[in-house]
Amino acid sequence: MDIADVRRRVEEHFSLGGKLEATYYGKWAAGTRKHTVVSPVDGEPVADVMLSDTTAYEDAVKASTRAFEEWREWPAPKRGQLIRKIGERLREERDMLGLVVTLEVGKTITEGQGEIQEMIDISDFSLGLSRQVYGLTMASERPHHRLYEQWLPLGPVGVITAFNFPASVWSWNSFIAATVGDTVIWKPSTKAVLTAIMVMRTVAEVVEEESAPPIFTMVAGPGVEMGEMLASDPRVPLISFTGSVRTGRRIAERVSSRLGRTILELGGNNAAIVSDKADMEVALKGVLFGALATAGQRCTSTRRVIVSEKIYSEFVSRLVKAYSSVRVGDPSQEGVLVGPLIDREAVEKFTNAVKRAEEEGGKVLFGGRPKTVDGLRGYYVEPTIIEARKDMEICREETFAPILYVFKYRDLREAIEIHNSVPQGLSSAIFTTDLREEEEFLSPHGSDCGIANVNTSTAGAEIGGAFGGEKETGGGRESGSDAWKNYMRRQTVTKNYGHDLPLAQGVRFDI
Ligand code: UN1
Repeated sequence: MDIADVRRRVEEHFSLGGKLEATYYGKWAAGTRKHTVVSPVDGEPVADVMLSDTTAYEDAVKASTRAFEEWREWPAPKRGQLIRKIGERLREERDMLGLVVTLEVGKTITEGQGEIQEMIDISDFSLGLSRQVYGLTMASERPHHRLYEQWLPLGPVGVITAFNFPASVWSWNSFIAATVGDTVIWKPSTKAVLTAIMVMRTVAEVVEEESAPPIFTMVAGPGVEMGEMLASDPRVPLISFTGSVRTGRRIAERVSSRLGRTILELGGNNAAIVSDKADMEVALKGVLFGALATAGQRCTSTRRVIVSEKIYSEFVSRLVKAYSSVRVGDPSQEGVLVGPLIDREAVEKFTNAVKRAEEEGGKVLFGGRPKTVDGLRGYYVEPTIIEARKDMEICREETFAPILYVFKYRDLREAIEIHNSVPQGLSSAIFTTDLREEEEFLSPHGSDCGIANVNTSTAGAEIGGAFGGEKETGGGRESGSDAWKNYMRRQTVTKNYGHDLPLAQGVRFDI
């Protein structure tokens, strides 16, 4: 297969020649602003999309609010059944939707399909969850009293997603939110709007077939407009935002000024520690996947590797050798592991970061330049390894590109210090077969991240755990475990079934 085959198959299957609207609110609404989707694989146009305008936004929020009033009355297990049916439809469409991801954002075929698989996984999780929305019962201090909590739906939720996981991040927010009784307004990245439309079409078809209200709506506007509108809108009690720290901060300020809630999944600057007690094969594979998958454009990508001085030269020379055999190019071709960056601006950011690293004293050990791939006008760069020093400012930033900074450490204390010295706190890993080292990494003075892995990559989390991170990553948790609680309101209930009115804390109020 190559990108021309992918293009042909996607065009046929999804009729890209037709009118593509980026607004859905129970029906596809006419947008007013034309946007041409360009594939980063070959720089060629894919389709024209009509983006939403402010009228469409208003209609979407109204439709979502009305849908919420009906949807919250559905029993949760019945809501779970609807999500299960969506999961079944996604199973049928998995391969084709995966190809849209490949064409629009340049993921390899297996990564594109993996993304839709992640949606299927979270739909399975949601079905189970729909019968497990548990609340606690507490012992009351008063006689003839019952004290417990219940969890209730919150309202329409705004979900703002990034280009790099254009389908799965929406689903792990939205399927959970819908299962617990919320409706969802989706604001996808304009850089991945085609995937959003195709996902939305697939999902909305099932919602309509099952005669459910429009629980999922979508608005995709140019630039940041729709995101800011959602953030400022008091009708939307919760905003889940995935993206940069800078935009996340602005969204958070807007939402908190109206005392709304946020779930923030912002930047990562993830590191892997490679101990001299590591299984080196496993460590190499883990670092390669973490640094190079999705061309280094995951929030969870490995951006720093911190290597014991005892194995430093062996590990680094093996890493460089592995990099030299990695194929970069058309991501739909067999054997290619690294596709393009999302756009020209991303290539510029890559080039600037390499330049700054060199100015600050870093040494490029491999790559470092934009790359031309025969016959393709896409946005390719050379996967890059830079030997870094602890005090380099650029290593504190998240550059969405395959740049890996390498550090040397003397003892584990120093490794953890380097590890935790950045403002972000999403994912982390240690490669070691030593029990003490691994436990130290997981101890209170160990990794300061929301995700901490042992002998596996910083990237590629499963949906079953809570996903998110600390510090500038924003503190939000999504996906599995009990992240569902973030999409609900908790109500503490006290019931008196006695014939008197005893007061808490022994307070007396005798009339
Ligand atoms: C992201 O980059 O925003 O853990 C999400 C991973 C993927 C999700 C990444 N399952 O790498």
